[in-house]
Amino acid sequence: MRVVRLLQGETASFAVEDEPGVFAEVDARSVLDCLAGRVERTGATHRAVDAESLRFEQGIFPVLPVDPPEVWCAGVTYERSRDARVGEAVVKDVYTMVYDAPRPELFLKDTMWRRTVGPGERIGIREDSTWNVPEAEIGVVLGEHGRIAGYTIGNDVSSRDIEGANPLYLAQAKVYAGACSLGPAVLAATTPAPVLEITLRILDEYGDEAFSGTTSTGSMRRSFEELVGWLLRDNPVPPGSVLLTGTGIVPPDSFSLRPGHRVEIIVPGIGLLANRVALAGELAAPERA
Ligand code: DO4
Ligand code: MG
Repeated sequence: MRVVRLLQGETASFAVEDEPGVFAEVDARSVLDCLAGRVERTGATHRAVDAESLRFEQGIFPVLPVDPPEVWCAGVTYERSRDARVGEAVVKDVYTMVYDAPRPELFLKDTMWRRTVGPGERIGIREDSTWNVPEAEIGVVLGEHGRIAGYTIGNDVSSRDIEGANPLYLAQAKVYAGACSLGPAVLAATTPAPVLEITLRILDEYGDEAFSGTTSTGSMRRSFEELVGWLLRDNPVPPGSVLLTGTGIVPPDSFSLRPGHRVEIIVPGIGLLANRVALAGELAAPERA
C-alpha cells in the first residue's frame, strides 16, 4: 500500500492506495497516521493516469509525502559508492574502512525539511563546486519506537569535489539549500523488507538522456534494519524522520549536474521522483519558526 499527498489548488490532502493506481483521500495529519490506518476516508478518490510513475489528472500533483523532522543518510553502503569515493578522494582509506567496518557511516542531512524538496520542485547544486551529482537512494521512513513504517525515494544531492578534497568537508558537500528531495509516495513497510530496483536517469536541458543506471537494494552491504539500529543507538531520532540508505549508482567521473538538468529516480512499487536542477543560491530557504 502506498500513501501520497496530493496538491489540488491550494489544498494538500493525504490519500491511500486502495487498489493499484486508485487513491482514496483521507482525513489525516501525517503520513504515519495513514500508514498505521488511523484515518477516515473523505469519500473522494483519484485514479493515477500512470500508476507506475504516479502522474495524476491535470491540476493534481503529488507533493512531499512526509514532513521529516530529521533526514539522516547512510554512506558507502554499496560497493559502487565505495569505489567512487576511493577514486575521488585525497584521503582514501576511510571509505574502504567504513565499508568493511561493523559501524556504518551516518550523517545528518536536514532538519525540519529546510533543505528538502518534493516531487517537481527544484533541487540545488553548490556554486562553489565543479562536480555535483544526484544520489538515488531508498529512504526509510521511521515510525513509532524506531520501527520502519515505510519506504520512499530520496536524492542525496552531493558535491564530489568538496568531499573529495577532505572528508571533514562532508557536511558542506552534503548539506545546503535543495540538497535533498523525497517522494512521490511512501510504500508501507512489509516483512520481510522489499528488494527494490532503483533507476537513475538524467536528462540535459534539451531533454536528451545524459546518464542512466540501475541498481538493486539486494546489492547493499547492510540491511535497512541494521542501518536503523545503528542510527537509533543513544540517539532520539523523532518518528517521521527519514534515513536515506546510500547510493549504488554513480555517473561517470566526467559528469556533473548543471542548472536545467532533470533528474529522474524510478523505483517500481514506489513511483517516479523527478526534479529539475537549479543553483542552490536561487532556492530561498523557507522560513519556519
Ligand atoms: O561519505 C560519503 C557519503 C557517500 C554517500 O552518501 C552514499 O554512499 O550514498
Ligand atoms: Mg548518499
